[in-house]
Amino acid sequence: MNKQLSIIGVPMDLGQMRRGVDMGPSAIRYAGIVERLENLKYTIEDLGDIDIKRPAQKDDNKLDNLRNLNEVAEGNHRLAETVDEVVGKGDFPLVLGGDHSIAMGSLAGIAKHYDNLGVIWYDAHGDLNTGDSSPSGNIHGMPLAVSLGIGHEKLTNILDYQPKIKPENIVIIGARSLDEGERILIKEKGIKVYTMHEVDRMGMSEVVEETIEYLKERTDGVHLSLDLDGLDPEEAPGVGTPVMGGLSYRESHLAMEMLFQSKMITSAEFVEVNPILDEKNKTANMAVGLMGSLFGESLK
Ligand code: 4U7
Ligand code: MN
Ligand code: MN
Ligand code: MN
Repeated sequence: MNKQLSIIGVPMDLGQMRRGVDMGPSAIRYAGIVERLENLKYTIEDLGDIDIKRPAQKDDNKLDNLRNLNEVAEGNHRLAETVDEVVGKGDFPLVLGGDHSIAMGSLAGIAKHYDNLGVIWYDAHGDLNTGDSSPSGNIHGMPLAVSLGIGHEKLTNILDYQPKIKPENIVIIGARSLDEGERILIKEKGIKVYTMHEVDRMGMSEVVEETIEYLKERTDGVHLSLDLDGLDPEEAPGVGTPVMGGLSYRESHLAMEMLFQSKMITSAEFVEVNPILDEKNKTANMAVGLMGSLFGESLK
């Protein structure tokens, strides 16, 4: 694994309606991410937080069913430029959210450095909506579609190229809440999805093994986009859109260890940590525990 890490915080909460997720990066830093990774002999540069502009009006500047479109697009543009630089100088970008709309910026900055970037989308949701299909108008439910080049031009064209990724290079793990339009897109594009049904039937070990096999054949780098709501809300309560029946910490921990062993992860983001909705920073601690495993902590 690349031993040079750049940490980028993104205090973004404009991609959804619940306040507090903008404090996610602070909560994760407070839970000790830098020390944890330094102990694993990584060289860490914490680049601080991306500047996110507050919208002039509160929640109701909804254009084309895209809440806070301009602010979300601008914030992601700044994130994309920073991530682009980090990857350009050979560092591993570790992005801390913030709501999941920031995956648009991360992927914009990363994907231009690869011919076939793979993406593991660890999430209760597909995040494959557009303004037309979205039941909420919240952009955090759209970043995977946007990265496929589907959605509003202001979002799909960040850093002036699109699409960022190809549907056959995506694996979704942990899905249990998919909207109608998202299901259609998954079928149409042939996106690989392990819903909770498959995780329960196959076991996480098999799911991750297959994922690694699948991505190894077709990609030249893999971005892990981990939404903490992929985990069960009993264990990770500090998220804005909890869905019951989720992945356990144990399963997730195993998944991270296997991904470390695969040596295939080239960038990562941990998103949707909301300390206001959390219990004693449990969810941020969980995120840090998972990052520890992803970067090689183990008992042997
Ligand atoms: B997250 C939802 F309708 N699909 O689009 C939507 F269920 O980044 C939820 O995964 C999106 O947390 C959740 O609003 C976005 C809803
Ligand atoms: Mn989610
Ligand atoms: Mn998500
Ligand atoms: Mn969520």
